[in-house]
Amino acid sequence: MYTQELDVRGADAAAAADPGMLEQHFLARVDAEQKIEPKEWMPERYRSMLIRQISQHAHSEIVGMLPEGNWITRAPTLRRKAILIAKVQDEAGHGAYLYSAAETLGVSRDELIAQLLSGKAKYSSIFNYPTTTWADVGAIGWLVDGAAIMNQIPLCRCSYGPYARAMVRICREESFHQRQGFDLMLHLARGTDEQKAMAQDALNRWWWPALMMFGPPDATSTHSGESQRWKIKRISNDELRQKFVDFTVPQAKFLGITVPDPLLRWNEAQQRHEFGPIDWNEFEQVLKGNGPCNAERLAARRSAHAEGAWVREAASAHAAKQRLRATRHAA
Ligand code: FAQ
Repeated sequence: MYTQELDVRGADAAAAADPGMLEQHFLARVDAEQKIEPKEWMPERYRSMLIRQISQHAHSEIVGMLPEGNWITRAPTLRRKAILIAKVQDEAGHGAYLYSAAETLGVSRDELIAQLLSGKAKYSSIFNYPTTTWADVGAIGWLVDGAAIMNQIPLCRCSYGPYARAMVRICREESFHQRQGFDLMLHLARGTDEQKAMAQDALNRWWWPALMMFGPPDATSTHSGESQRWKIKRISNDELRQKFVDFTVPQAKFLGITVPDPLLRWNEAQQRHEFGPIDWNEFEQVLKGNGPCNAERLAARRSAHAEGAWVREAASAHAAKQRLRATRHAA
């Protein structure tokens, strides 16, 4: 793997003279907020942590196209259809940047996709829920993209250069997605009684799964310790979840719909919302593959992969032809 080559330029040279100092030097660079780049030395645990997280993130973007994609043919107006097509296409782009970022760590895209299709790899729990009404498209943009941005803005400062840079562009696009979702919800909330009921029903179904997107509570999060030490994760799961609640509750009030949590209340002293317990059993079931749409999502990805085989073959044949031409031209 080319990433295992040791870059011994500059300060790295001194550390390379004493292999025991490599990790210390790496940590000092992380502490100094320097970006770690693909060819530079990194602990193997750091590399595997990044491959795990970036690939899960890439899979989430790709599987995440399915719930909203379900509504492209049934969007109520041409304008909404054009917006939705563009949004779903953006998610494909995000998946592509993220697979590329993972590849810089020495793993192939084929390997990662095989892990997704075999059911071995995780992707975000949220995409295992169904989109049963048009309002779900609004709720996904508002809540799911909203939660994704909340989680991903700190990742723009993550210590691994290619991931941090991919996140900058992704967050810009996702903030547009969030606004379109809120705009859709606003139109429904200001529409007929039936439309307002659809908006409320979508909030009822997406609220708790959106809170689960931030991952398990800090006390049971397996990777947070190392991830925070290495400045991959900059803000903890619980802190981000809290920020999301504090940010989103006023938006629900503005829409005139009710967050489905009887225990939700503003704590004036702590300047934050208190909220009810999350059903972590439901989260675990979804992660185990027993969510409402896990089987459907994987079946859709497997079938898309099989149907796209001819495109991959054609692209490889074209690339081989180009390479041959370039070699002949150079000779
Ligand atoms: N779903 O120790 P932690 C989007 C797993 S993109 C499934 O806390 P970590 C855009 C976790 O992987 C949404 N699994 O883990 C869009 C680990 O399992 P493992 C995706 C989850 O990594 C919008 C175990 O639990 N975003 O929405 C989940 O430190 C609309 C222990 O957890 C990202 O991936 C979950 N929700 O923190 C697209 C952001 N949570 O690997 C289309 C990048 C946890 O040991 C339409 N990722 N797990 O088997 C991250 O920031 C982190 O990976 C966390 C989890 C915060 C998600």
